[in-house]
Amino acid sequence: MRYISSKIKILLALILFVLLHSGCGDNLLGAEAEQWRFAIEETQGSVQDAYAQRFKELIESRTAGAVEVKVYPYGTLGTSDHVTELVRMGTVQFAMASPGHLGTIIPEIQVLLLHFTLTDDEDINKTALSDPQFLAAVAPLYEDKGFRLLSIYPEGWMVWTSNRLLRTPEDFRGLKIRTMTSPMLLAAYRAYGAAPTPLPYGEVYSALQLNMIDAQVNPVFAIQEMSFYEVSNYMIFGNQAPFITTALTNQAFFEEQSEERQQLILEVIEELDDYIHLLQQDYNESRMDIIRDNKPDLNIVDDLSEEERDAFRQASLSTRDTFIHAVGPSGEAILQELLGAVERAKTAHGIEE
Ligand code: 6CS
Repeated sequence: MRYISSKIKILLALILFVLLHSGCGDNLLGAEAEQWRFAIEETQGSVQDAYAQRFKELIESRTAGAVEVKVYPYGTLGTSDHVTELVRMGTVQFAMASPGHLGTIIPEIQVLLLHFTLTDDEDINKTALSDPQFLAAVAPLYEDKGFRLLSIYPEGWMVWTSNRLLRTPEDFRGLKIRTMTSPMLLAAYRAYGAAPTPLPYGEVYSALQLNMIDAQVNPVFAIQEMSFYEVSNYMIFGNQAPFITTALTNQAFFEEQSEERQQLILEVIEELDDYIHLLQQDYNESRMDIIRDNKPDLNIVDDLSEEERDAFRQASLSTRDTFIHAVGPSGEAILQELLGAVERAKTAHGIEE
């Protein structure tokens, strides 16, 4: 906990107190159920919420109620950074930890924030992110910090919402764009000439409304449920990168579980892989319809040509060097692993170079 301030320590202690006094439920046999806490970085009705709710359903039914999973939506336990710390302390057993916020703890995971490293095909990207060799390379980075990595999955394309039109990297010049807190996101947007501003998720709407920032970037479902489109003039699809998150658990907690329970957790997580992929596609499509209905005068720009996207691709390449320079040899190794996973995924989907 070297890097957390005393203010954050006090907040975490308060959260711990509330959690320890929130009690356990009884199962069907009247015995006290063991409680597992699952904190997500998004609100109720989000992709992460659907994931955690399904996890809860499967775990509770397969343990016949011996385990009760309590899901904590965004805000109930603080910001993403607070939640990650609570998992590290073992107070919360499971959480989503997005690379967009995890970069100061696991610098290498920021490889998943680089633009144009994956393909334009969501199915290929999903395969690449669950590539066993890539996961095996990433897992020890989590273990070093007291976590066990369970899954890496995409939640849909990152879409820019802005008070001005963005079709070229030049359009980003001086743009105050909100990013998540990982340093590599700042580098990614500085490469386009923007002035990125890291902020917690819960502060984005008011920052847009008060013109403290000009733009933000998130998948469609999040833009709808956080109402970012209400305070934006444009919604621009560059398909530069998907939003990717990681599901994790506390390593010591996992090791303390019986062999059978460990298998159960891994089996449920595996089942969730396909479930969440289809669900995020559905959420992102259907929420776009809601946005269109609610704000017919929103300018939706989804026709960037390959040439226009290529200008972003070229401008983004220097961020790979920034990443390697900042993270070092382990960063370079993980970037190679990711690029290898993408190539294997393309081959698996029948794409030849
Ligand atoms: O922008 C953010 O901070 C958040 N966006 C999403 C879609 N999920 C969690 C993350 O913290």
